[in-house]
Amino acid sequence: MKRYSRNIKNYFRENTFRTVMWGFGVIGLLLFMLIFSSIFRSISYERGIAGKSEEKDLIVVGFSQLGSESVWRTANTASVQRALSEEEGFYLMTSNARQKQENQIKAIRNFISQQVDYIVFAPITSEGWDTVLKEAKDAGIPVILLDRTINASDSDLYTCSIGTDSRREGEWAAKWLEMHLKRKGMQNQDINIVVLQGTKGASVQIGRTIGFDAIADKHENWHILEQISGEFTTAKGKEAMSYLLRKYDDIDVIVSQNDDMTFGAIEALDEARISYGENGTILISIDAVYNALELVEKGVINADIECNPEQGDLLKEVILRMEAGEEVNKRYDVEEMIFTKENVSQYMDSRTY
Ligand code: GZL
Repeated sequence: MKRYSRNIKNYFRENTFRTVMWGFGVIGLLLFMLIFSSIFRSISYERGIAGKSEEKDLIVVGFSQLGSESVWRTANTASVQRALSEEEGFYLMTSNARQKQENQIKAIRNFISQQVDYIVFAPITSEGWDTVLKEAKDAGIPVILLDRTINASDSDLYTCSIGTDSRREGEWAAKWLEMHLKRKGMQNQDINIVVLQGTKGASVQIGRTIGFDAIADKHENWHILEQISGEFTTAKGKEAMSYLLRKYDDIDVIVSQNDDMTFGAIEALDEARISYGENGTILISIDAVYNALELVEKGVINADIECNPEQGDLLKEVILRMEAGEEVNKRYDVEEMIFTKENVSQYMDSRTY
């Protein structure tokens, strides 16, 4: 029995050693494959971009989109992806910064390291871009601003900006209100106004606020009770509107700097059982996305000032001009208009966002 048990022990000892060696061999092989595949992937990725762009002579564009906070933003991203497609001669790399400037800066640095042909970005805020744009300039990569603008120490840090005139959008909101109050015979009454602002520090929040305030300041009987950020989202818009309804019981006009916040404000107004639109509190919105225009048609939103996200084609045209060595403007504005119940129906079939 002893011999037998000794044989068993030897058997296991030898086989344990063999098993352990096999184990190390398998682990080593797996590690090698993992390292090799990641190196191969990165080379092929690099070669993929370089290879793809060289092989098909594609224009490589790095696009940092600020987020996906609104219907408008989604349409803006789609517009760029449609315009800068491979069929159109582009290799587009899109990154979503999820509303964080540091993510946009990281994405821009990544585009620089990959030596893209152009960098395009929609700056979440107006400030804090000089350093990374100097890095892009030093790398000889042209930068195009999309949608929003920045306060750069040197305007040569970007080639051009494409977007919308946010100050005009704010002015149009105020001018429509002037006209509406006059039509209702309310032009001399005290008018209490609250404003749902977009992302604090965004060029469009600043522009829309300056534009509206510049006209409101001319009317002593217009009282802006409070301006509060709803961060361009439905959830925050509802939160901000609920706060304002708890604080003020005599709001005559709500100015919302985008439709997504307007949708949230409507939820808050419904919960507070307050009427709005053509039969209640005046509701003015900005963006003019399709779902909001349906509410304009129903008299729920009194006026919606368009902010056109379809900027991809203009972006493509600018890049192709730069490719051809042609001069481009420093600034391009897309077309916009005001929608009210009186004019909206004729446009509904042709809306693309
Ligand atoms: C406007 C754009 C704004 C939209 C919002 O140019 O930057 O950001 O008005 C979006 O809907 O979130």
